[in-house]
Amino acid sequence: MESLKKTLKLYFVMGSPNCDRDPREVLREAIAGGVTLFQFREKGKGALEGLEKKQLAQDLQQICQENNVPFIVNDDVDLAIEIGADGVHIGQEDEPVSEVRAKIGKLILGVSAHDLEEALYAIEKGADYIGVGPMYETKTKEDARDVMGPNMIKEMREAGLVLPIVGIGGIGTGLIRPVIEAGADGVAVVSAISKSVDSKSAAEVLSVELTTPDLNVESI
Ligand code: FQP
Ligand code: MG
Repeated sequence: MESLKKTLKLYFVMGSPNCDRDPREVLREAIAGGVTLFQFREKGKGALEGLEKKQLAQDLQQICQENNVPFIVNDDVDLAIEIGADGVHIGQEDEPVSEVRAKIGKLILGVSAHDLEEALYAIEKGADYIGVGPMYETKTKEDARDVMGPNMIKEMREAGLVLPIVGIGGIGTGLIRPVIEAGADGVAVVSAISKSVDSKSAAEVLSVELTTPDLNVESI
């Protein structure tokens, strides 16, 4: 669990609809900039399907393998199994957690949760980590729920939840510390890295913010 918490620090989520250029190039840069985990989320307008989707998944998986970054597949459990991914991320509208756990065995299983009840249920059914969001306003996800803010993570921690948690939704430069201070082990970002013309620098800036301890009290 402690090693998964470290791996979740800077979680890059992306698919071709999130990029203005070759996703392979974007991923290579992002990893060079310090991304610690990658989720292939081929979703939204213009998303690839079938063999094209599988080909892109395998290309991105290979880039991850070359750099020792675990490769997670969003939603598509069968694809994850077929290509030998390191894990799967599912939400409340996807296949039931227990079924997915049964299918994927020991692979990493991430589950989206919007409140304490959903989080506790996902854990009971076999989740390895919880994705909580949206932290902030986002345009990436068409069916995103209302913004909940970092406080939801704080509530989950106060209720005694110890499983790894990652915050997601509208997170970019200057918005990371409140999520970490609320108790998240890491942040998941899409556009902040994928839409940047220099995804390496974008990831580096986010990494620095993640590793910079509180600047508010001690340093004054
Ligand atoms: N958290 C994470 C991460 N990744 C995600 N993809 C989601 C939450 C959202 O099924 P879901 O999952 O609610 O929506 P979608 O399938 O459209 O992404 F783990 F990265 F924090
Ligand atoms: Mg989903």
